[in-house]
Amino acid sequence: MITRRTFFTAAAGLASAVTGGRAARAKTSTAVTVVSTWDFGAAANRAAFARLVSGGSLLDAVEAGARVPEADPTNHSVGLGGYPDRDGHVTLDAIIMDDRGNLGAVAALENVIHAVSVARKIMEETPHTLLVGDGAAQFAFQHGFSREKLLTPESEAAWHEWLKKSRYQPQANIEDSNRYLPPGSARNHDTLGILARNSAGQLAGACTTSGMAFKLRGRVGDSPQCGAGLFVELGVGAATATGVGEEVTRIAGSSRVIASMRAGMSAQLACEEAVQHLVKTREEATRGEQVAFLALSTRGDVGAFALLPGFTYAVTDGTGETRTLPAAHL
Ligand code: SD4
Repeated sequence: MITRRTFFTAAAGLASAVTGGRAARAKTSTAVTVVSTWDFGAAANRAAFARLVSGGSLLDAVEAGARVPEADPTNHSVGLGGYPDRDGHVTLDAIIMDDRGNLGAVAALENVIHAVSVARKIMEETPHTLLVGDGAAQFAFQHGFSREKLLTPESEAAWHEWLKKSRYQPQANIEDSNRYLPPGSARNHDTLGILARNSAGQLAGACTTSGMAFKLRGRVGDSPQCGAGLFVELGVGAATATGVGEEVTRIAGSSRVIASMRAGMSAQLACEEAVQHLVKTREEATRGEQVAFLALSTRGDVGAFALLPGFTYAVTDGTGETRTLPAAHL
């Protein structure tokens, strides 16, 4: 069992680097245990860390972390209260994975708040890796998940507002650069990707989202796709993505980050390389769009890089201290 004490003791001996931008590449004294996307990831990190120190597994930890924004009705980009698709249906995408290839994912799931837990059930109870739509909901209800209405009055009002113009312009990360926006504010609109490691360097990750606001019905982004929104590899690291899912998917983004790390790049350089590659490939198409990657190596070093300013991430070290940092960007 992992206790707070053994966590700290083991973590302190491992090398770690927390990177908060090009100018802030500093070594820290305690190894990173949990990282996640955006400011609202801090609460998820705390839940994940608490699960780890109370003896939970890495999968337990990332699931517990992902459940935090899923249950928050003021967060309009994940779970309950997520903005709906253009027809008014809130549909969720989620994935969970560890470095032993245990993997479950769910896409276009309706009427269930905790998509990440459905993904985990799929991992544990079926021979499959991904269930979608009605079949996924049927599976969830059969496994005891309760049927909930996810469209809150606030999200419904935002949808009605959007319907006045019905302009379909996928826009992720519409934060103003470097300005803190409280979780759930109208402009705070993003996915939770969370990565955890233990003192032995083992890893797990999860990613959960309601996807692009007012998306086409049936649209699935990068988040539930293994290798796009999340990838975890034994002995190398874990990576997750946020931003315009179509762009992340085109370059198998998280898988690309891990490939670079496998080849010897730091987590930071690997995130930068993925963004650079995307821009090189799709310079015009990605103009004004946000895409960001977050990575955690098996040694506990962290990388984060975004196409545009505004991407933040939360880092929790072996003592349980959590900080949010602005990521470097192009
Ligand atoms: C998606 N990548 O569904 C998600 C959305 C997101 O910042 O991360 N927005 O495309």
